[in-house]
Amino acid sequence: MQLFIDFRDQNDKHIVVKNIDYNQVTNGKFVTLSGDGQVPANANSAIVYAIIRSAKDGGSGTMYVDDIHLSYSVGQERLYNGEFNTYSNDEEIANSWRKELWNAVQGQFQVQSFNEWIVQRVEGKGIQKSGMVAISQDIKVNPNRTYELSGTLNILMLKKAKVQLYVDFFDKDNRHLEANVIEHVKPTEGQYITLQRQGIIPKQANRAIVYVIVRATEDGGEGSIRVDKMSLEYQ
Ligand SMILES: [Ca+2]
Repeated sequence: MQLFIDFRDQNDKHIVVKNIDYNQVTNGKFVTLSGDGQVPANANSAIVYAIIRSAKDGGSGTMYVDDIHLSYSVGQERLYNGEFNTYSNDEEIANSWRKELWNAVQGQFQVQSFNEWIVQRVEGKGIQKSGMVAISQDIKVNPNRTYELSGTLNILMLKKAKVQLYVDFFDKDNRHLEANVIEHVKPTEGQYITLQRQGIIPKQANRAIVYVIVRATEDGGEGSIRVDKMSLEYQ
């Protein structure tokens, strides 16, 4: 399959394409394909495709596609929709964020209005020790830069569990390099708190996954949180 962008000038003449290819089946899982580049100076429009492209005569394929976006890197904001204010289709998960369940019986996700804020609710039950119910997003990163990870949380309930803001860094070959974790172990009694920490992007890092996690500390963990204002910003 290909994600494919066809840039065109103001006369609708083709300028250049950029494509990202993937040629394996994903065995029931979703994969995120991402790439970055510069919009050509004379580009006026672009057509974005998700393509099943035949490699030989008689090719066939089936895929499910969700959440395609083309976003500009502007200023310091590196996470897309860190405010959780945009969502589509259902109200389960804000755009660009992904649901994650590892060793957990039940995860519930909902985008909610709360005190005039639109926030992401994450709730997990029956989580095995070290398992999690979480949301995540892939981002590109620039090596060696100092960054600050932060998020605003209303922790409603925790039982045998804690909350983590978590960043996993990977190199261009998808090898794991290191993680940066901020933890909070208690409910916030109806208040929002902001968790933040600085770090340095590892020197070989090319990509990161940012998570907001309800993590079980013992079998049978559960927790319920509201999340808003997630950001990873360069300092
Ligand atoms: Ca919000």
